[in-house]
Amino acid sequence: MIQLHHLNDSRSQRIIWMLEELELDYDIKRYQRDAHTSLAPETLKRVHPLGKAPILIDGELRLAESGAIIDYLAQRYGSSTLLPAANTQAWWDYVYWLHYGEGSLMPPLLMRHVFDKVQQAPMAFFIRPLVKKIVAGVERAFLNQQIHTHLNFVADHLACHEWFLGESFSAADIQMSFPLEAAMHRAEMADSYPRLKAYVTRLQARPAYLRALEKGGSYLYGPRVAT
Ligand SMILES: N[C@@H](CCC(=O)N[C@@H](CS)C(=O)NCC(=O)O)C(=O)O
Repeated sequence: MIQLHHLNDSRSQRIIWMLEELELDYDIKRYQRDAHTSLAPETLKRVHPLGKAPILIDGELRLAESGAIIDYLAQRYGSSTLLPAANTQAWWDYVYWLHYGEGSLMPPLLMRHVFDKVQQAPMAFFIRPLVKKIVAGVERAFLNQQIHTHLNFVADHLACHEWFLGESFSAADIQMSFPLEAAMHRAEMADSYPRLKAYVTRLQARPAYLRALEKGGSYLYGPRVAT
């Protein structure tokens, strides 16, 4: 049976979702982030030397990298539902978004996340103002603009496409979900990008997504519960 090594609040949530979309049988091995560092436990390194989630095992195959896993599952089990025909324009669009999600969109979002953590980290009180100043400087000079360039680009694409490949939901939407959920988790970004927020809400309403939420356990970037 397929085995997914899953870390809470992580990219592996979208693999559970993918498995649910494909209605496959699978088993989840769960790992919990360290409460202080947010890192995965060392035991995950026994499954793959980098010790990062997701990792998928299917028979003899052991695969890390969510893009590779999504592509594997789509090609092996979902070619008639989650993939366009090979070598068409839609296929190359799929390849593009599969790489874009982790290769281009995630890095500035991750940088912002790391800066948030740096500012919250314990430090001598007289150092904190300096750290805040440096972070604010980098955000102003570089990061904010990078993030907005990417989010505007994606929002423009979704202005004329219901899903990333057009009219049909595909594996590209599953890959793109994590960076967009992480971005929309920040209230100021959700307010600035209503189209992206609406897209994420659309994803989060899919029955397979909701089943994956139940199976995966707590997920920080899941649908906001109205208070
Ligand atoms: N590009 C990789 C990134 C893998 C990755 O960094 N996973 C994070 C979870 S979102 C992780 O395992 N972090 C825990 C750690 O680094 O210890 C992918 O898409 O699978």
